[in-house]
Amino acid sequence: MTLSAVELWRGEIELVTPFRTSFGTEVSRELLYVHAVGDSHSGWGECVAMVDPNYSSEYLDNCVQVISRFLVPLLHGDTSADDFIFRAAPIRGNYMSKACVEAALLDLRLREQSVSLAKFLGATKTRVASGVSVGIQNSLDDLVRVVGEYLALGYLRVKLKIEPGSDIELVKTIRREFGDDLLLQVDANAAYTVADAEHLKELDDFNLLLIEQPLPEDDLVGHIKLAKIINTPVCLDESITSIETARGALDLEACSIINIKPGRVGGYLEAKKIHDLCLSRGVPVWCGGMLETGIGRAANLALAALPGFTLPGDISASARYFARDITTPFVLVNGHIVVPNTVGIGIEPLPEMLVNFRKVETFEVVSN
Ligand code: SMG
Ligand code: MG
Repeated sequence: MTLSAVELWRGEIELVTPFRTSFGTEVSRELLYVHAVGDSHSGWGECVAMVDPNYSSEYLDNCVQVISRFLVPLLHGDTSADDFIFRAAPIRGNYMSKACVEAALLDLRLREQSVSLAKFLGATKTRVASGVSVGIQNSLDDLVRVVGEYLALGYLRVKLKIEPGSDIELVKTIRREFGDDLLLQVDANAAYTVADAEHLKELDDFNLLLIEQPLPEDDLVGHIKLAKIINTPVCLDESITSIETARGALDLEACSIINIKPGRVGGYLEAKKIHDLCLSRGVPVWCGGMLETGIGRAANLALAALPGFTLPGDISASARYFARDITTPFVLVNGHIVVPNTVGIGIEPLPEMLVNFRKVETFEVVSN
């Protein structure tokens, strides 16, 4: 087992279509990868933070700082992913930075052992049902057209981004156009307050799978109150940053479904713990997305192949995001995406894509 250097790579890939949420519009994906280099193998991890601290308090430039100053110094030649997470525990927050380093280390270590991430995590599926997250559109006509295009491609579930002033009408329109059988859910990205509870209750008429993160991430009490008022199941995204927050939210009935994003909870090891907890309690989970390229998508597919992931996730095909992905593209086959099953995350950046990226840091790692 060796780890001799850690490289940080940055770049940017334009999105095929702007993605608007209640907190802003993304037109391209700025990227940060950790490359863990060993003697005979190497591993890649993708940081899911965005350029601006709007989804959560983390943002890419800060992740570069945190990884460089605080996380890389914890690594030695023989450090395992478990060791790393243990040593990183005194560093508060910074989940996305930790998750990215952990992912690269896991990929390296599993390649050294010739084991796939899917097998390591306990995957039971060879393909994963794929949903699509649809941004806020300029008009209802545009929304109907965009949803229709995704359904024609075979996506098995639709998530509509909502915000105050752009919510009930969207859901009513999509239900009317595409019928009651469509698996449909909404995501507010924390745009409401508990004072909106009676308004959000109007969503109860549309048989939604769930409403995701209606209130601010730290308003657990608000979610508890809201969940008592509305019948649509409340699912938490931004609020869940660890197994402890997951357990607390479930115990207090702030939510009945959890969106698991490894980047948001500090890595795949923590994500698996949350999955295991939810599986033991019969709480459905699904894998969220952060507009990842193929590196992050591959690892998310491995996680989403675990048995508790009973709802389709936000893991869409590469073409939903990018004209050219950094890896060979992930494609939709009958509404599913195949889980990589070779070694590690099972994929790596294409050299012809990497030439457009910049290696911004190289750190030598001491042997032990
Ligand atoms: O990767 O398909 C994807 C995006 C899914 O909607 C998505 N993500 O809150 O769940 C969420 C958002 C966070 C990213 S918005 C830029
Ligand atoms: Mg969300």
